[in-house]
Amino acid sequence: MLQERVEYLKNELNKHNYNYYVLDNPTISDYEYDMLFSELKEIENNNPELRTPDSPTQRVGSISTGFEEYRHQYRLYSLDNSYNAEDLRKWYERAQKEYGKTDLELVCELKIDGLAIALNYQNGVFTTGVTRGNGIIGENITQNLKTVKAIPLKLFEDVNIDVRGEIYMPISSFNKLNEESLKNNEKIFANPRNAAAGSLRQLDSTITAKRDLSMFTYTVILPDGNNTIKTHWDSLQYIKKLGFKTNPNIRLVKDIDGAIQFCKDWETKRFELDYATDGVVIKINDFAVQNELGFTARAPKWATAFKFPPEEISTTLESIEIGVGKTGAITPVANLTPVLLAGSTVARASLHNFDEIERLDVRIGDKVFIKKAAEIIPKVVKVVDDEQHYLRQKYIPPKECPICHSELEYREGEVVAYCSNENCPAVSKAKLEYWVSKEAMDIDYIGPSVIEQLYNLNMVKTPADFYKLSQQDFMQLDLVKEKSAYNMFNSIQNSKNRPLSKFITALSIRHVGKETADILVNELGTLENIISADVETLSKIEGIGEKIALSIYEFFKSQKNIDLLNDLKNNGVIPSEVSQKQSDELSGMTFVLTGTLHSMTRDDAGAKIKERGGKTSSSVSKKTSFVIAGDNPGSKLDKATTLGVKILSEDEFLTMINN
Ligand code: 3B8
Repeated sequence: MLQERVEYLKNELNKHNYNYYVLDNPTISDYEYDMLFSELKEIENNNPELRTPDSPTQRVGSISTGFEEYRHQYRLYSLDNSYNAEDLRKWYERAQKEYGKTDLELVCELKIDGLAIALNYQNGVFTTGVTRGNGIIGENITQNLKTVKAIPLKLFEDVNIDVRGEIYMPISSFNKLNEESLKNNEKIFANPRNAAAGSLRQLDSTITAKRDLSMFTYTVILPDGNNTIKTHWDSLQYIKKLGFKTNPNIRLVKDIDGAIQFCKDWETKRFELDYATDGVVIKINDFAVQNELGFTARAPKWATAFKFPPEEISTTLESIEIGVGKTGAITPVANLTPVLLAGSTVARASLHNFDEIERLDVRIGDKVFIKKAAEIIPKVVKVVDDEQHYLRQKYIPPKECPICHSELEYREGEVVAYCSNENCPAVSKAKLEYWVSKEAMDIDYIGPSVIEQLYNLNMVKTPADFYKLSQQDFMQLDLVKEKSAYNMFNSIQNSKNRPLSKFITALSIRHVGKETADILVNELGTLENIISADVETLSKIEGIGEKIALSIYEFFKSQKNIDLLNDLKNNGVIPSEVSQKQSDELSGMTFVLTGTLHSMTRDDAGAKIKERGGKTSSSVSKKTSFVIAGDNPGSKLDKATTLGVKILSEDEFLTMINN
């Protein structure tokens, strides 16, 4: 019978799939697999009623219009971090004390650097797969997850069960993907984690299907009534038996010393693996103890994530370049022989200031160690003091600005050197670059090289000069044709009536960034009021201290700045002062935003709140009405949970303002 043949084919294919992708041990050839697959596909095409959700043909993907939010039945908690043996011992001792027992077995697992997801199975069949999101609400990406071959569509037992795990892309597949993308002039991913995330967020899951994604499963929520499995270790054996892929590098240890040894062993051994790991997760094995210890607002007390120390690598310091910022601050930057560090090529690193260079005693030509500080810009952490080091000349900080040669000044209580020249071209250019930036006037098509040319050709010296340019003017620049000249001209014209807070931000007033500009506009309302406010008025405003107040006051008293403001106005730059408020829907409510939103930025969401008469704040307190939590929220979500502040997902927020 056809039905039986279909069952047979599905079982065979699912079994081979399991052998290949979970056990990494294929038992038939690709050709034989393809034959079985084609047969099944053909039968299903002719008899659609025989197609079931657990059929291997369902792994090829389809197109969707968006991902729906999905409330997790059980919250996905984060893990607290430990950075050294001492942290680990403290964590263990607390657990011992709290539980009142000294011998607590631990399970050590490599911490996979991927994306956490939750999977649900009904009667052994995969039903839904959801991203972590903010831990409470995630996105339903079932269609995309079905293309991941290490995720079983049907389990070996007909159970109702939830599991969690980490989706990752093998490093070798990541490299291949980027090589291909490079050839085709497509986007390159910075690391395997981003590549996995990008692949999972495809609306067209046939693209996801082409990406080599895999999954390690590490947690199971046992079906009700199960009381035979009493430890985490046994639960891992159980999910393995159901058909899930678990990480082979796990170990059951007697105590914290065993766990510390495991962490040490893997600190270097991890580089031999074909997937990225960023630490070790250590869990108390006994479920009874886990239940007793429970959770904090953010994380289980029965587990901790040991983070491997940041990768350091040595390279050569080729030169020290001096940057001049929009405030005149001088920042030395190290030019390095390019090296690969934590997944990306690094050719420059921060040296912060001249005190730091002195402290490190770093000399040009030295071998230096660099590491990524808080993930972003790498920094020089150490100099190799070999013999050569002492033969090299000590670095002598410049006495003058590298651009305008004015004397550098040091301000009281600061280690940073400043260019003292109000008219330094480097400072002016940095200010112009800031003027056009997203955070400020948000002018597209005008980048640093365009500004450099406009400045050198004496076409733009102050922000007001941008607004005096015609489309023809831009065509004098290198490589600028009619179309891009039009785009540049147009985007400058379009910025003339930006909201007042963006305008204030764009002025590069010392100590006044986006947040302070918002406060000023909220409190004082008009440009006129801000310009004429005295120090006393300014310093009375919450969030504006004396130092900032003085800086604002002095800015608007300077003749040069008064001229600039007039020049801007005469050229049609009139920031919009109409209060952003258009209704009172949200009046009296304060919102705090955290995490990544999908349909808008946090700024957009903030604007929507203000339009409706609500307020935003950067910190959570008892007065906060709502916390809007996107993906990977920070500690603000924990604080909201602790204080009992209501948490909204992105969709809930949109529903709230659209009704
Ligand atoms: C509890 C247990 C979070 C995690 C957990 O490889 C919890 O166990 C968690 F609240 O995030 N990235 C792992 C990994 C992550 C987690 C985990 N185990 N192996 C990982």
